[in-house]
Amino acid sequence: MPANLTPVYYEAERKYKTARSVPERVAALQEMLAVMPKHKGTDHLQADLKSRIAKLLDDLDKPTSGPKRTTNPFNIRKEGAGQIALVGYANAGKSALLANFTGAAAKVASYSYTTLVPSLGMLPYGNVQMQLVDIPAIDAPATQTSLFGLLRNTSLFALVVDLTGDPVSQATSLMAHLADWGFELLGLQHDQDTAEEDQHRGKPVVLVGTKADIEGGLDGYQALEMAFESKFPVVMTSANERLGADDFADAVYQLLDVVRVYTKTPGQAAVLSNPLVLSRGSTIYDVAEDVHKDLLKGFKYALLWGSSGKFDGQRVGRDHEVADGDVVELHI
Ligand SMILES: Nc1nc2c(ncn2[C@@H]2O[C@H](COP(=O)(O)OP(=O)(O)OP(=O)(O)O)[C@@H](O)[C@H]2O)c(=O)[nH]1
Ligand SMILES: [Mg+2]
Repeated sequence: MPANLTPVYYEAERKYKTARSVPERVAALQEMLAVMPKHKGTDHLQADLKSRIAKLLDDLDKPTSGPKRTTNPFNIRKEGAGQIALVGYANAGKSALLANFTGAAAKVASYSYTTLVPSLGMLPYGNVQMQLVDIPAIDAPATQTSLFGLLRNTSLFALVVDLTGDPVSQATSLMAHLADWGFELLGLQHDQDTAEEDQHRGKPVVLVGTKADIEGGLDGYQALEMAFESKFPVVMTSANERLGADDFADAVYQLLDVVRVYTKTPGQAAVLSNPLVLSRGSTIYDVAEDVHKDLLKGFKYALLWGSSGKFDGQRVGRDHEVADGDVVELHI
């Protein structure tokens, strides 16, 4: 049976052939797969495209090889309520922001491409923490492929732009760059299904303007807000004057779309300082799994206090969906 490939497919294939980086290659292959006609005659081609994508992605997640077998610094385990990558061009102020918001050590300098490997910090928000990751500039030539791997696995993009250097153009080209890499930037009113469909590609976005303390920064912020506020949260910050950390944390936490659940032991009060953080829509089953995988085997029922229950101490099964602030007592 002939494949009957369409012009749209050939256009995607042309993009693949001219792609200069791994992320662009992956994005083009994914597009070829998405637009190709799917029938018996294309089974072989579909399988071939899938295996080429898998091969490229597989290489990304491998630890860097070398005599010392060091682990890949771009492979970062998520901690806290979510992982937020500070995405931007050189000198935007990403490292200064990480250092100022979290106290983590990060090299800040006025020359381009200062940051060569990611550094991490934890940003407190109420009784949870969020993981901030400062990364090399998105156009730094040496790290494109590793960075793509990191961005695929992160929870959220904070697009960092310098308010004193035409922030609207910076944000627009950043967005175009990320779209070229196959990412779908999810705005304030995004369809929940898109978000869940492929968490490697669909990413919630917050726009962060930096250097508000410099003259012209305020005008830059107003322009940025005007251009993007209907689509994404826009936050004004200054690392030098410690401005915007709370607004940033607020915006990010809302976008992470998580719930906090507290567990308790029978006869004891719940520990309210240390919640489990789960994505919205999680069930008692997910709570048990998060506490310990072994709990799933002997699970009998749970007692529940909180807004997802009908009354305090309600007995619920594993499929019960939990809400923010719920207290759960697991019975095994
Ligand atoms: N006045 C002022 N200067 C800032 C602020 N944030 C960063 N800078 C300056 O801007 C320059 C670049 O800051 P970095 O934090 O190194 O920028 P970066 O985005 O990490 O840059 P790369 O690592 O090269 O990608 C440095 O000279 C900083 O001192 C700020 O809020 N106010
Ligand atoms: Mg930096």
